[in-house]
Formats: sequence, C-alpha cells, structure tokens
Amino acid sequence: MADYTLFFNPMSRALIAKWALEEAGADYDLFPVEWESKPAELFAANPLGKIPALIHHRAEGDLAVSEGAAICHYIAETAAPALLPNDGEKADYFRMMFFAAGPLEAAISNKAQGWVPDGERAELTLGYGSFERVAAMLDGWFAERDYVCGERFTMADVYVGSQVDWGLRFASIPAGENLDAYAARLRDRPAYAATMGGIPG
Ligand SMILES: N[C@@H](CCC(=O)N[C@@H](CS)C(=O)NCC(=O)O)C(=O)O
Repeated sequence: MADYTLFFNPMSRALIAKWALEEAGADYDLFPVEWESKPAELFAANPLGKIPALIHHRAEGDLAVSEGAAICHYIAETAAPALLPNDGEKADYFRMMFFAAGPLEAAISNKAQGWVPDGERAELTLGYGSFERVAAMLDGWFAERDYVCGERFTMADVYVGSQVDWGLRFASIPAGENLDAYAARLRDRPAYAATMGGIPG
C-alpha cells in the first residue's frame, strides 16, 4: 500500500493536494471520486464529503486530513521537510497560507456567485473587506517577491499558487505583470506539469 491515498477528481481542488504530493515526491494512490456517487470512504475521511481529502497510512494507524491548505502543510510536515519554512520565512508562509484559504478564497467565491458586500459596514465586518482589497494585497505581494516566502519555493506556493493559477485561468482574479510572472514560474515546475498533465488549460 502507498503511504497516502488522495480522494481525487481532476476537475476539482484535489489538484492542489496532488501537486503537493508530487512536489514532495511522495508515494500515493488516487481514489477516484464521481460527484453523483461519492464513496462512503470519502465521508469517513471527511464528513463534509468534499475533496481534497487525504489518508496517511502509518504503522501506528491511518490519519485523515481535509482542507487543501491543511493537506499541503501536512504533506510538507510528513514527507517534504525541505518545503517547510525556515524561521525567517514562517511569518510570510503562515500569513499567506491562511490569507489564501480564508479571505482570498471567500472573496473569489462570493464574487463568482455574484454577491458583492453591501456598503461600508459590510466591508468593515467581512474578513476580507472587499474583493478589490484582497486582489491588491495579492498582486502587491508578488511585486516584491518571486515566491510566497521571497526567493525560495515552499509548500505555501503550492496552495497560494494554486489559487493564483486557477484564478488567472478562469479570470476570477485580475491578470497583471506580477501574478502572471508568478504563475509562469510555477507552471515551469516538473511537479506542476506532472499534476496538470491531461487537464484542459
Ligand atoms: N474548503 C475546502 C473546499 C473543497 C471543495 O469545495 N471541493 C469541491 C471540489 S473543488 C467539492 O468537493 N465539491 C463536491 C461537493 O461539495 O459535493 C478546501 O479548501 O479544501
């Protein structure tokens, strides 16, 4: 048995976890998930019934993890320590991981549903403020840096980079020099190519 099992559908956020496993050089199997007939094993691993969901097979017993950002970090912790942040990179790494999983994801999802915060009060209360503020933060980040933590690729780039890659592909975030250059650096990576091979661009 492989070290990890990933519940997978190629048209889903499970690609993020597959990319993380590829970057880690991990030994994994894919468990195919069809939306109309989700397997009971998926609900056992993630009661929300969403993917990605990952099972780590260990001698001490299996562990399940869900949520793309958590899965990325978990894979780095258990299979790819070189992709973890060093002390000087931790602030950027965690800030941007959580920014991407929270404010960025929420702002993109709400916009895609056609929901716009109603006025200053809503903007004040919403964790992301407004889509425009989130997009400006993201773009500004990569004006200064090649990767989330500066010079070096870390596991945060798999998660944040997936949001950027997906966002640019589907025009759900504004294109621009900084994000385009960042996405191009990521798309050059062999692990990205191994993940996306055969997926329509
Ligand atoms: N918060 C989850 C979201 C995962 C998610 O929404 N996955 C979608 C596919 S992209 C899914 O499993 N949809 C099937 C369903 O909800 O039944 C994460 O970030 O990992």
